[in-house]
Amino acid sequence: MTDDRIDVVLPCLNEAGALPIVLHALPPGYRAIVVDNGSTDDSPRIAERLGAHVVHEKRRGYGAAVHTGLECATAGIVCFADADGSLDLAELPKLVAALHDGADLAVGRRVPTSRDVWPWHARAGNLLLASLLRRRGLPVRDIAPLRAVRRASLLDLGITDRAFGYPLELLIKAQRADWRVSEFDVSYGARAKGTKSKVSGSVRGTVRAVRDMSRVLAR
Ligand SMILES: Nc1nc2c(ncn2[C@@H]2O[C@H](COP(=O)(O)OP(=O)(O)OP(=O)(O)O)[C@@H](O)[C@H]2O)c(=O)[nH]1
Ligand SMILES: [Mg+2]
Repeated sequence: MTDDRIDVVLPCLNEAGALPIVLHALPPGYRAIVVDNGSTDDSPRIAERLGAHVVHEKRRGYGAAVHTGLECATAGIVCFADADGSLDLAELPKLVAALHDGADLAVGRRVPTSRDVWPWHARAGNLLLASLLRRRGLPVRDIAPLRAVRRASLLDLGITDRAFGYPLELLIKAQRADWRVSEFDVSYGARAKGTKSKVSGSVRGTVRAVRDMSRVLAR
């Protein structure tokens, strides 16, 4: 383990068009671990060429990809972000700073950079889930895809969802474990040109995300 390096896990399903933008924004001292989740485009080769550590996860699903990335990480602090260009990795150091200031988990609250980047149904679903979490005592306003956490603590939390319920299960378990959670505004832009929306941009994707998250809530 290296003490000062930070690992950044990037789940990736056909994000060839986004990876150059995403990886170029990586701050110094942050190492990208791109978890390729069965891409049929050039994602793994592009990621490798840009200096990322690439691992492969055959089981489909966001949770499967991020969990494998966590297992492959070796840094004490691990960050997570989407690989579609919608988030800016240059914003990660403020989340990491919160961990140094005593937080157990730092998350991003997505603030859309324009009205059309976040479809109303996805946004409404997120707001509803976040309000349920606040009622349980967790001060969050988003179910964020951008987060920083200590590797060992996250492994101890024992998240089992391997699909789109993963981010919600993480927050629920963090609250049960009495974690100190800090949330920061982060900008949320359009996914990179030439890449395809898989979740919020399609009815099928939205239905899958709602199904996975409801399963987590029902536990
Ligand atoms: N949809 C999907 N994304 C995956 C999967 N495995 C890894 N990912 C990656 O997980 C990240 C989040 O997925 P996105 O498709 O961007 O999900 P989203 O941001 O909720 O919705 P859209 O950007 O509107 O599609 C991206 O970097 C994907 O490439 C998977 O099995 N399904
Ligand atoms: Mg996205």
